[in-house]
Amino acid sequence: MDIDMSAHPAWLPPEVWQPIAGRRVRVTGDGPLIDTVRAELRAGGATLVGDGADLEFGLGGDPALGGEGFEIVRGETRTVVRAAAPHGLLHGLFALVRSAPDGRHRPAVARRMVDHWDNVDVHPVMGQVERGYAGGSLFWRAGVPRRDLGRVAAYARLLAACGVNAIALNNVNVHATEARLLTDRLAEVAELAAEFRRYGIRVHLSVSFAAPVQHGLPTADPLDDRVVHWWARVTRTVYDTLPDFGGYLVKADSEGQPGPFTYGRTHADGANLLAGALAPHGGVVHWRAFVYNHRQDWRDRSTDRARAAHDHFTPLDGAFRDNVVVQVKHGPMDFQTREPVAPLIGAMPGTRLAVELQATQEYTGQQRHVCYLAPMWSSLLLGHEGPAIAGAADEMVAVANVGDDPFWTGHPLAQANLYAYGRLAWDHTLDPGAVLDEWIGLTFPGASPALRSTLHAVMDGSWRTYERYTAPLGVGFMVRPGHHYGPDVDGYEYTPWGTYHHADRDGVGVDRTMATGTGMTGLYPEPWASTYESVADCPDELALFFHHLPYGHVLRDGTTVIQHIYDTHFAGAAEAAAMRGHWLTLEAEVPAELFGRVAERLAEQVRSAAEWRDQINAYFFRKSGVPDRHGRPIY
Ligand code: BDP
Repeated sequence: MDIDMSAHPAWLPPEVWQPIAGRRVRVTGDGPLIDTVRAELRAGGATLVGDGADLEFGLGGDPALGGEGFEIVRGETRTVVRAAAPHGLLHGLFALVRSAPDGRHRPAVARRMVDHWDNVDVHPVMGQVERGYAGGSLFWRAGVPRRDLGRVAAYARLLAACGVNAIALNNVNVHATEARLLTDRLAEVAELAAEFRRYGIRVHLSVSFAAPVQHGLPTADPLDDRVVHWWARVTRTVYDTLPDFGGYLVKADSEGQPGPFTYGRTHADGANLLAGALAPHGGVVHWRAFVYNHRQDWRDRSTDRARAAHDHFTPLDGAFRDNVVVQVKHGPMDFQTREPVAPLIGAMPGTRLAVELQATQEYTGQQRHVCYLAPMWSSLLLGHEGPAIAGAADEMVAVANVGDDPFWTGHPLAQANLYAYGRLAWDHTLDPGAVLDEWIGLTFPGASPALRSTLHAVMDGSWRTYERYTAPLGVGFMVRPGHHYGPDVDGYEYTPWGTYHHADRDGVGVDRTMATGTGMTGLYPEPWASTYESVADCPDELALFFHHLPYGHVLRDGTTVIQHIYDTHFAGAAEAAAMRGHWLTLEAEVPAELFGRVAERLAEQVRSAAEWRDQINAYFFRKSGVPDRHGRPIY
């Protein structure tokens, strides 16, 4: 196996391998992952030796390190990396390259997955990659496999370097062509799986609940024997080709996808059907909890989409087979810039739970805006504003943000989101600012202190900046319908999607209290139920998520709701302009193409931020009639 380190710009360019280059390394053990370790070491400039090594990789580490953990011990003359299994050595290698400290390292959760929303065919509305902002799919182009396996190998390597160990290849919205990946197009999956396998990454597929019907059965009823046998047979064939296949990912009864409700069955019936087919082969089914009524009557204020996943799934706790993983989006709505943690997380103690994040920036600037998401993820993981995800999640998942773009992620700085996802999934307690510095170091080796600190300054606070010029106080969905880019305050207000802000002349926000609203606050454990229920205690950032408040209401930070909207929107747009100014100082420090790409995107960000500022401020000024205390121009 040969590794081409220079093929694609990304983090981990050749210079990063300095801790390895020139060293005499002894690797003991056999097997495909150990071969990868050896190949990586050679590519990184090490000499593999039998003895006289100053760096050693070997098995025989403490079994408590598990399948992926490792230990680094740096002695006076020799560094030793030990693991209990080959996968641990691969992680240990990447850890050494990023100069991880001595000691024992183990992942917080066993599966750390990325989900691709790649279509095989180009979808007329969604394109090749649904919500993809980084070019086309790495795997397919216009219905046929791309077979750019060198690129796939480079991607597998990047994912492994982030700590990722599972991937779902295709969109959760499974169209007819993707459905065939499971059957007569399985060879395409096998070809990709071979590349990922070398880096310890298991391949999963999104499947349609209606697959049996698409293949000629009259029903997909989970309790019908013909359906049970169909899934068992198809799954057996998959494992004949791919003995290490990870399993199925399913979006059922959600936004038009088929599911068990069609047959009067529950989501446990549906998930258990697939789990039963996968169990003999050691596979799992990721069953998404993103189930809500997308045809609701917007006039009916008692129906609350934010309750839906909780209300559908908590009654089923304990009813799922062991190899079902219920996959929950981190928030109760849909990957908005700010949401509380989903109340379902932590509410199903008898069920395996995966928490899904969105690395692709659907609602956070679509990889045209700099928006480093790790501070948001970290705060959700650690429970800064609600129950902590850490401890409640058995697995972590992120919707991928990569494509065939030369920089992988469209916006070169969006690579940091994928990297940070992998690192936080491995260790929930990492500081997002430190992870950012790690990524900067791995991507711009030899960077001057000015480059490092400027990049840090541009990126570290970028999510809060984005929040300031877009979504005030926990209000979401003020975006243009369909593609979700740019402001449209009422774009979703009178639609069936369940995504409202309820602004009127007196106030704004959704009353989700137990006292007078949808009762959603009551779905949280204490102390959070009371914290959110109380206007006085609710964190400002979530004030309008949980409450409908008058414009003159004074927030915890001492400003009124309306003044907060004005202030943050002026500040956010000014911060975006300042980010651009910082970046422009770096022209001499980064490669011209990268400099140009980021500069072009920042120019768009500055334009877009001003558009957001002007539209949001004008909208709320016209609704409320309250002038800006500082007399700034609002139209
Ligand atoms: C929404 C996206 C849509 C996805 C859906 C999902 O707009 O494209 O299919 O989530 O997660 O955010 O299934």
